[in-house]
Amino acid sequence: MDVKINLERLKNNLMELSKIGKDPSGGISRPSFSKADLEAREWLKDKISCAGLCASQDGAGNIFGTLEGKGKTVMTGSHIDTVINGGMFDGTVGVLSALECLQRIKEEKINHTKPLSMVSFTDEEGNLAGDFLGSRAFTGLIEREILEKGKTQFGPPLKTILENTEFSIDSIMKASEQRPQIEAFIEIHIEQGPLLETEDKFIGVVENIAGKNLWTCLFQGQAGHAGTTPFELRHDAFLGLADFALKGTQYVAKEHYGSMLTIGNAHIHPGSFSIIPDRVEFSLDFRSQSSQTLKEIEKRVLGFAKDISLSRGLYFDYKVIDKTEPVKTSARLKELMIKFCKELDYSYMTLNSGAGHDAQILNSVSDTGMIFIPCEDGISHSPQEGIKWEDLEKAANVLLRVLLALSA
Ligand code: HGY
Ligand code: MN
Ligand code: MN
Repeated sequence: MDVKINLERLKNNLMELSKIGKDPSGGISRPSFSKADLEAREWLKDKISCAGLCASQDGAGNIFGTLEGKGKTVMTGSHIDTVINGGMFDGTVGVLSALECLQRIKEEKINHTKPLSMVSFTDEEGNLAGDFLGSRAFTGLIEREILEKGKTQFGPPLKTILENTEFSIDSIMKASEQRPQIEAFIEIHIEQGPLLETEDKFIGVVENIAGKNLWTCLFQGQAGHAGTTPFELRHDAFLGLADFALKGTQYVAKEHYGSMLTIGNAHIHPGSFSIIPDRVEFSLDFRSQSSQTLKEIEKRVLGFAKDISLSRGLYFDYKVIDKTEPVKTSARLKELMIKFCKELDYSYMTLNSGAGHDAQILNSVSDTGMIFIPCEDGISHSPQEGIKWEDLEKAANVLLRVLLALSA
């Protein structure tokens, strides 16, 4: 059956959703459980019900829309939470394409045997307690200690943030009890890089998804007067960080080009121009397609921290916030995606994902696959994030066929 998605409706849904959480700096700020996110959740649940799907959510606030069936569930989706001042397509194209595909299957009364479910996972972006809170809770890969002790990006602990919601740490820990058996999970996502656009391909069939280590780190030194303390007597925590950042990035760029190391946020204490910083707390995010490389980077950066501490008279400590392993996607799902790209005559290429995705967490409980959409100028996590509507249409049409093939 040559069923196609309704691009106008999908486009309108994306435009409507992008109005929720508008940031004064021009992007979208819709972190999970923020006021904007709570509004977006209600908007999505309403869209799911209007589409004639059975709307539900689990103890972690993961939102589902299902077409009933028999056997293991074929699932597709992504996330609607955003980074601060992010773009309008990261995550949302996956959730709303999934909704659109199931709505078309319902409208056309297309027969399917297995249940079909679309999902929007909570806190993919890691604003609350490490990345992928929703999909980790769904798969049971979540630790109570991280939920109870983890520092959210906003300061208040998760427990306090949850007080404005119907969820709790207990309900999050129980979410996996509600998980059905999954036949396969497929996620449409923007590439968030330049490859598809450079190679002029409409569709990306993802082979591997990078693993990541996310730490919060600390250099502790000694405050002092900026005008009277000779350099040789200083224990300047900021210089410790600067030294560490340069050594770490130069090492990864030189020895493991293609893997990444990023220090995305840093807090200098006390933060006055006339006081030598006595303390810096900072994030450390390093990623690779290889587990072995992640281990080597971990060893080397801890070595740098030790040498810097010794030479500058500082104290270093760190805490692992979350670790995700690199993941290979399912050959079976890749073959299906490529089969339909060929049938629809859509140019495609296989590629790896440097960004993390819920699909890599779902990989612990089911076959997973990802379909990438080209990203204008490769920009993402920015208000400048852009796509071509016809590329989204092609990806959603491939997804529709993959879902029908898997649920037949
Ligand atoms: O950080 C990531 O790769 C994803 O956007 N959470
Ligand atoms: Mn994303
Ligand atoms: Mn993202």
